[in-house]
Amino acid sequence: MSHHPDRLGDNALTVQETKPKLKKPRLYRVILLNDDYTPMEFVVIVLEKFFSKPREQAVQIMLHVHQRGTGVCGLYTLEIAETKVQQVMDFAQEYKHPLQCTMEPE
Ligand code: TYC
Repeated sequence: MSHHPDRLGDNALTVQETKPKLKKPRLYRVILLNDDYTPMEFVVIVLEKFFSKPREQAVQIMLHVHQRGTGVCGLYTLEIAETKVQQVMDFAQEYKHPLQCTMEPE
C-alpha cells in the first residue's frame, strides 16, 4: 500500500524565525547637587527614603556630593527617574531646604 510520505520538517508548530527584540530602555542618572545649607542628615535620609540606599552607602554618596559638588543616586528608566527627581524636590521643599536633584541621560 502506498502512501504519501510525511512531510518531514513541516511541523504543525511554527518556529519563531526572528529574535524577539527586547530593546534596552535608555537609562538616566539621577543626580544630587551640593549646596551650603541642606543638612547632611537630611541628604542621607533622602538617599535612604527615595533611593533605597543602606545607611553606610547613603553616607558615602552624601559625602561624595558634599566634597565633589555632585553625585549619582541611581540609574533609572525615564519615568522612574522623573518620579525620583520630583519626589526629592517636593520633600526638600516641604522642609524648606534648597537641595537640588536633577537627571541626565546615561
Ligand atoms: N554641603 C552640605 C552641608 O555642609 C551637605 C550637603 C550634601 C548638601 C549633599 C547637599 O546634595 C547635598 N551641610
